[in-house]
Amino acid sequence: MVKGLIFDLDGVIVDTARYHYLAWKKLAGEIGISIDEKFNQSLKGISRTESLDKILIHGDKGNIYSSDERNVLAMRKNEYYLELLGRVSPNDILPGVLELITKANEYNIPCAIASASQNAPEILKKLDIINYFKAIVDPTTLKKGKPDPDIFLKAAELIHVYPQYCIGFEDAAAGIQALKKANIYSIGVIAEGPLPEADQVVHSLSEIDLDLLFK
Ligand code: B16
Ligand code: MG
Repeated sequence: MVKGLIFDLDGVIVDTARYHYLAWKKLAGEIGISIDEKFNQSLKGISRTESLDKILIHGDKGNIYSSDERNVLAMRKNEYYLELLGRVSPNDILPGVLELITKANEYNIPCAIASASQNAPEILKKLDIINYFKAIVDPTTLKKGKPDPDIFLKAAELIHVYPQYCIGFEDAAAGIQALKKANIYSIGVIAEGPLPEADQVVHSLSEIDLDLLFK
């Protein structure tokens, strides 16, 4: 029986991957690195600093920048990203999300956000759905990001539900692995590549049978 729902953000609730891509592309271009949409797929679900590291390695510049310089680059990318986020509105909520969180709230099933994004609270405010969530994990408080299970275990702890009674929704392979390690039933939301490790897969949350889920 389900007692708690834990959601990834980007790719599950809203598709901000395009904005991450445009912001990284601009930053990378400024330091002489070219990235394409295919490469951007490998940045899904991983943190800002890990994404920057991958981009630098991809451009053969893995050893050029000090840690302070990397921080400046990551902050600059975030400024570009925040500019693009100005366009986000409730119209961008992905299909099925509002129905699912509304029903969960009706049934007093707590919902949490387990996203690698430090911008999650800001994005949820822009989507006008922040009040549906009892907890938002702050990814900066964790030692390790996905595929380690910490972020999902923390989310379960914050909503006071044992992991085995939670369901997690994720679009990235690293997130599905994290859910498995956390002993949380995983529903993979497929946009591009398959998610063979997920317990169940859907193409959008609108495919979820709410009566079955909350019975
Ligand atoms: P920020 P998720 C992730 O969101 C994105 O998929 C990933 O591309 C991004 O690098 C990460 O958030 C960090 O985002 O720069 O806003 O802190 O899928 O974990 O919701
Ligand atoms: Mg995601």
